[in-house]
Amino acid sequence: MAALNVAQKILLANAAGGLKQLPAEGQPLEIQFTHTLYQDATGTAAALAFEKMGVDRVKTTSVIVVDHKTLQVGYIDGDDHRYLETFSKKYGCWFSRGGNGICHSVFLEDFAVPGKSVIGSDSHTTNAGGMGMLALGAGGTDVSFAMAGTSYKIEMPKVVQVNLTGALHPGVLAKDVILNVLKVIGIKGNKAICLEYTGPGLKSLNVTDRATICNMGTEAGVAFSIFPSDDITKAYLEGRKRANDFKPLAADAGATYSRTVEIDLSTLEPTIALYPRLKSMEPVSKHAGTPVDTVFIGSCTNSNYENLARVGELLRGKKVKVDTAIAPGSQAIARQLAAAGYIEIFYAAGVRVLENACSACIGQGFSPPSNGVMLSTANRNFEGRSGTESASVHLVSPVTAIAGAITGVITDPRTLFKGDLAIQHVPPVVDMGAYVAPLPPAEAAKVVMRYGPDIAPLPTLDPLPAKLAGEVLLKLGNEITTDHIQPAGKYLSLRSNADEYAKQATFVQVDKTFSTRAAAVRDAGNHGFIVAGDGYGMGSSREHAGLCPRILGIRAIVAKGFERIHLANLANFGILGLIFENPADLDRIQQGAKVSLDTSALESGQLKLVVAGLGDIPLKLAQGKEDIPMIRAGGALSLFASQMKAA
Ligand code: MIC
Ligand code: SF4
Repeated sequence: MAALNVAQKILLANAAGGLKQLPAEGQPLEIQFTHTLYQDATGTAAALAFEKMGVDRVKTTSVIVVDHKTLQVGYIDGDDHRYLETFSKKYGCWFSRGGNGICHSVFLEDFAVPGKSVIGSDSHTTNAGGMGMLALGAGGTDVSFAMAGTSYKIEMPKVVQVNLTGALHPGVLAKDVILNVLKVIGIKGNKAICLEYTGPGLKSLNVTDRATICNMGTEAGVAFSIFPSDDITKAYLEGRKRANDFKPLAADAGATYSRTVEIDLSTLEPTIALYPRLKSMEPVSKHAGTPVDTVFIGSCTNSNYENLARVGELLRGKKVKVDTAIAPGSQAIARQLAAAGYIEIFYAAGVRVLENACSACIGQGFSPPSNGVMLSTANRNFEGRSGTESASVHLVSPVTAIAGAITGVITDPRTLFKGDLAIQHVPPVVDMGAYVAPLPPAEAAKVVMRYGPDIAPLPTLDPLPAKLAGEVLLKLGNEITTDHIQPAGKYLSLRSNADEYAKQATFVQVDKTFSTRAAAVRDAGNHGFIVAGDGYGMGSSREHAGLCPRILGIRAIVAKGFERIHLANLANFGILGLIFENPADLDRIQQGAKVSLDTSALESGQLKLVVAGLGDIPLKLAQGKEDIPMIRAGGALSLFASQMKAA
C-alpha cells in the first residue's frame, strides 16, 4: 500500500463501510463519525431536527454544551438550556451546563481521542484536530443525521503540508503561528484542502497550542486541520487522566502532499490581524503606540491554562490601564489558574474575570464603546460581531492583548519581560462530575421533554418549483460572512424561533429593509434571489444563515464562490447555490432585476438565469449532483420525511 500521510490515514480509518482505498481528490467520501458536538446556539434547532428522525438514542459519543447563550437575559435562553438538558438525557448524550466551559475547550479536555472523528454544529469543531482527531464543523442538521448514525459526505481533500521548523521565541504564541499560516494560504478558496502539520517544530507545541492552530484553520475555510498524535499528545492525555485514550498517529515514511508550506517558527513575531475579516496580518511592533480602549482575552481559540498563566505572569504586580476582561475556556482551566494564584493576580490588576463561556467573542456582553479600539484574542473580527458596529476589533495573542491592557496602547509583549516568561505548573483539574452523564436507556426512556413557549417547531419546507421567478432582492460583494447574513450577538436568543429570527435579523446590518421586502415578494407568490461575489457564507456553521433566508422566500443564491459549510446548509434547506460561469456577469445584474430560472435542467448542468432586459446568464450548480434530490424535495428534512412515507 502506498505511504499515507496522517490526514489520509485518519480519513481511511473513519470512512464509512470499511473502505480500503481513498477516492481521488475531489471525489465524494462518506465519513462515519464516532463523536458529535452541539452547542446551545445551534443545538436547539439541531435537536428539533434530530427529534424528527425517529431515533431512540444517539449512535455516537454525543456532547451538548451550553456556552454561547449564557447571559440569559429573560427566559428564552434558560428555556433552550432546559430543553437541551432534557434532550440530552432522553437521547443519551453528555450534557455540559453553562459555566462549565466553551464547547471546543471542554471537548478537547474530556472527549477528544486521537484517531477518532467528530462533527460539530460549530465551525471551530476543527479545534480537536490538535489531538490528532478528524474534526469538522457542519450545520446542525448534518450533525443530527450523524448522531442518528448516518454517514456524512465530504469531498476528498488535497492534503497541504505545513512543515514547522525552529522553535517559537518567548512572547510568540500558537496564535501568532496560525495568523502567519493564514497570511500564507489566505482566507478564501481553500475548501477543497486540509492542512497537516509536520516537522521538527511540532516539539515546541503542546496539545492546546496545536488546538489553537487547528481552531483557526476554519478562518482559512479549509475542511479540517490535523496534527499527528505523539508523545506530547500522550502526556496531555495522561495529565487529563485519559492515558487509555492515547493512540499514536504518524505519517508513513515517504508520505506525499499536494503542496508544502514552510514555516520557521523562530522567525515569527507577535502578530496582529487588523479589523475587519482577518485580511491583514502584520507585526504588532508596526502598530505599537496605537491607543486601545478595551481588551478581551478569551474564546475557544486560545484561553487555555498555559496562555492565561502567561497573561498572569505579565500582570504580576501591575494594574491594567483600560477596561479588560478575561474569560477562561473552561471551569477546569479557571480552577487550575486559581490553584496557581493567577485568578488573584487578575483581580488585583483590575481585570474583570468573566464566565467560562464564549462571551465577548460572539458579542454576548463586553461590547466595546462607539468607535472604540478593542484588542481581542478571539478568532473572528467580522463587522458588527462585537455588538458595536463602529468599533475596530483587532485579533492578537493573549500576551499581546495583556501587553496592550497594561500600557493602554498596542505593544509588542516582548518589550515587557526578560527571559522566557516562565509560568507556574500545577496539575490540570479533571472533574467529570461537572457533566450530566448519559442516562442508561431504561431511565432515559422515562425523561419528559420540556419545550419553552418560544421554541418553535422547524417549518415544513415545500419542494423546489420547476420554474423560479421573482427578483434579485440583494446584490452583494465579496466575502459575505454568516454574521452579515444572520447576525448573532443580541439576536442570539432568537435561534429557537426561526420565523422571528428571520424577521428581525436576516441581513439587518446590510440592508434593514431586506426582510420586509423579501417577505412581500414571497407573499405575492414569487421567489427571492440573491447575487454575490466570492467567498459567500464564510465564517460560522450556523444553519440559520440558510434557514432564515429560506423562510423569507429565497430560493437561489448566485455567487462567484461559496464556503463549504454554508453551501451544505443551503442545500439542507432547499436553496440552490449557483455559480456564475462568467464571474464578470455579476457586474451586469442590478438589485431589483426581474429574473427567472428553469430548475428542471439542474441535472444537465446547463443552467441559465434569465434576466429581464439583459438576456441569459449561464450558471452552474455549486452543490453536488447528489444534493439535487434534497434540494428538489425542499431540504434535508423534507426529503427524509418523504423517504419515511415511501418506506
Ligand atoms: C461563531 O464563532 O461564529 C459561532 C457563534 O460559534 C458559530 C456558531 C453559531 O453561529 O452558533 C460557529 O463558529 O459556527
Ligand atoms: Fe464560542 Fe467564539 Fe469559539 Fe464561536 S469562536 S465557539 S463564539 S468562543
